[in-house]
Amino acid sequence: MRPRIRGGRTTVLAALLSLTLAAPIAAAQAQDAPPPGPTAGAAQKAELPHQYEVTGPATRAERTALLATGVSIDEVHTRAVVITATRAQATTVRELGYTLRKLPAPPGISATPHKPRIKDFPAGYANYHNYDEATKEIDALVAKYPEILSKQVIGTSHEGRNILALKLSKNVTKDEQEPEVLFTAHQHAREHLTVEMSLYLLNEFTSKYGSDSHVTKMLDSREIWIIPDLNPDGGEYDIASGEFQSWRKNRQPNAGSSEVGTDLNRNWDFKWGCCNGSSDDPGDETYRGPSAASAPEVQVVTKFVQGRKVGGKQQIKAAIDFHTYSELVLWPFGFTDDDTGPGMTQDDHDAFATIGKNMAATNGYTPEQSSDLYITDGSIDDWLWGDQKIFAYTFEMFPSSFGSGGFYPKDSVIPKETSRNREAVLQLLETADCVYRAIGKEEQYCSGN
Ligand code: LU0
Ligand code: CA
Ligand code: ZN
Repeated sequence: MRPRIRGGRTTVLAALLSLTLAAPIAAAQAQDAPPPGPTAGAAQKAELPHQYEVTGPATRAERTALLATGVSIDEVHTRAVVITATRAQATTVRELGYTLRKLPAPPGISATPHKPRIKDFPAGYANYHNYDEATKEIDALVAKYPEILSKQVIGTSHEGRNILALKLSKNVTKDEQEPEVLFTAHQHAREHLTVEMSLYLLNEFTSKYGSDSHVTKMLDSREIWIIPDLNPDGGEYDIASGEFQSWRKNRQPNAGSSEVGTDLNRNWDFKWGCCNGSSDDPGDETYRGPSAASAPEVQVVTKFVQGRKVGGKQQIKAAIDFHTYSELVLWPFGFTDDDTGPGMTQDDHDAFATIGKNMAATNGYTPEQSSDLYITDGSIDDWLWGDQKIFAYTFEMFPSSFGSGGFYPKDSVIPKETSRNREAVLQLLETADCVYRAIGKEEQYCSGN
């Protein structure tokens, strides 16, 4: 009995989606033909993937089957989804009998062959941080708050960018016996709002320490880890031309293929590639990579998390991985439709669901099990829980739909949509010393702590 649908407001939203998008879609449909060939002397631009509204898929099984065409599903409604697809993939989806409407391209300035790459966000997005800007802001915070914030380079991306882990805690240089909580962001390149979420948390926890009692209590009694950018190469690629690329994967080349990139959130080493929840085709949006944890970015974070085992005991108790969009709080498993089973007891599930629902009550997101959307295998949450027994959630942030900005909401939303998750984050930190307290079973599970 799980009628929940990504985006939450099912039929109404689906109807609204059609209404709000009807006019632009009609205009956009005419553009669904291949672009004209290159003019003499000009380099041909590579085809960008595009978002389409697909009317028809109504069940989890139909949505999972749709993924076999190589698309990603970005939004789920009762009888429709929004996908990202190449023209060829869109044709395959049409051949399945579904109706497609091409959605307007994301904003940005048009790249021309002779224009220098601007390597930054376009107008209307200037308050988003590119990789260098984020690094500078982080370094400034570390310099200003050395007592409570420390930075480690935990490895590098395929293109050699530093992947950072920031630790926030009182006595930050000491590894104290305190529950640890991990926040990660930006597995998917185009989901830039998630980097802003990390920066918000870093600013909030440092600047409010000593003045805000809840923040102070959490830094005094927890060790908070923030990995603000898991996919810096993909993120930089997405903005490099001045025109958003709708890029999802990392930027690792694939042997024997001209297609670039692995979907990091299908590359984690738990039930990797098990269950039709990812693709073995390097050209697909959900390409899982040639082997589990083949992506350097996944290796770096895997090693970091494994390194938080002290005396054989994982110190990280809970986690949130930030994504966009759809306004959802998701919990494992993604690889199976079953609520419980091997690796997930009824109590585990109940604690996941109770904490997830409590967090969702603070930010207005829709709480549900990940596989209610569609099957995913090799996701970070399945690995964090299945392999490390960390209570791991995915937050799909603002907006709820394509019509409100999709992957590219304007920078004016950053303050509201990052601070919107403040209470949920504090709740998870609060509960991290004994997650089973949420279901009244503290004594059974946590008395030996
Ligand atoms: O990886 C994904 O497909 C996620 C959803 C899963 C965590 C269930 N959606 S996203 O790619 O649109 N962020
Ligand atoms: Ca510790
Ligand atoms: Zn994502």
